[in-house]
Amino acid sequence: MKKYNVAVVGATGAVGNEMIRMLEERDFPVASLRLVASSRSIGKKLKYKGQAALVEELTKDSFKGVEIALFSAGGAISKEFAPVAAGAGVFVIDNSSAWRMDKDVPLVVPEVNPHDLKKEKKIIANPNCSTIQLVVVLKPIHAAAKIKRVVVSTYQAVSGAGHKAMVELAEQVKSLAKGGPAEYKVFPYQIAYNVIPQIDVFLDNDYTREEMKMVLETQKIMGDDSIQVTATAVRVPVMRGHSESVNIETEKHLTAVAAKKMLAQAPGVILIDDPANKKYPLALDCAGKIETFVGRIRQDESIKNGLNLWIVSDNLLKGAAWNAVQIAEELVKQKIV
Ligand code: NAP
Ligand code: 3JN
Repeated sequence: MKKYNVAVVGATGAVGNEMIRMLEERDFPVASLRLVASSRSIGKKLKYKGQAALVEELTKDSFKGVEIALFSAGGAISKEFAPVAAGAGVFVIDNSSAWRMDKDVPLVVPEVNPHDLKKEKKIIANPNCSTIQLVVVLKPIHAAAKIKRVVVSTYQAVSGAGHKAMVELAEQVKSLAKGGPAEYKVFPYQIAYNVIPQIDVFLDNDYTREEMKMVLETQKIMGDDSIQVTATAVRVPVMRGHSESVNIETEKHLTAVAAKKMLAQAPGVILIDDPANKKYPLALDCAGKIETFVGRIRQDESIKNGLNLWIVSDNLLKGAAWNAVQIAEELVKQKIV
């Protein structure tokens, strides 16, 4: 089997770390692995398959000999360096929002639109974490009953905001337990024992950027601009695992029983739905897993054709690192790389 020279840009970050772990766990055919971050990380060592690997500083020469580069160092870095890598023939799988809405860049969730990957499209965008877990569940419902409208409210873990955000929550909990203050820098308010209805910045329409990402990215991935989406994105004091409450209105009638049966078979989805025994997806249980979990599926009794459901997935895995490595696997499977 052919092996590939791979680079991880942003290797020292919350997502980058998981990318390395995913490449390892999936036994991706890696010939060589280049770990890249900022000048702050020069000389740092990370582990890959039990071996210490030195972190290098990102420069325009970082992509020599590389065939696949996984980027997770933020939008500004992606804007500058993804074209450099792509120009050198590298397939770039980019985790930032920098390229997602570019009409020439495929925005891919392998369970939904693997056919959007093409040999000539060297930059491939990984969607926002909240969008990924949503579309994995929407896809089979759309195929069966045509979705008209989706109303989604998210309950997003702090790890979505990076390594420093996880430290902030842990430090606040520790300090408050000792009667100390809850200091904050990453979030706009104390996150410990709180719920913050703001993720990313506010736009002119009073939605946040995170909310509008979900609207636009969902339509692009599903390949259907007629699907109406409205979102409220909320930060909760959970370390890992985004949860979503989702209301779906369809054109055709779909019973909750039929939806459960269908989702139990859907690729990448695990159904946990047994209310009598208090079984439903929980962030704590889904952390560390690559699948998308769905439960609490029930008829929306306020409209003719509607469903309510609850979706949970590990935001650092399916929401970021696993979806990126899964795209790399898909490039190999489709003989694109
Ligand atoms: P993080 O924990 O703060 O890590 C940031 C990473 O970027 C670190 O490796 C950092 O290296 C590197 N970096 C920063 N400035 C750099 C520079 N000038 N040159 C090279 N590397 C640089 O953040 P994260 O949570 O891993 O997220 C990273 C990015 O991934 C986000 O900004 C976002 O664009 C994307 N992301 C996407 C999703 C999604 O929904 N798909 C979710 C989370 C994040 P140093 O350690 O050397 O500073
Ligand atoms: O906050 C979350 O739960 C998800 C955050 C994602 C994120 C964080 C910083 C920058 C993104 C993203 O992927 O949309 C970005 C970005 O815009 O690249």
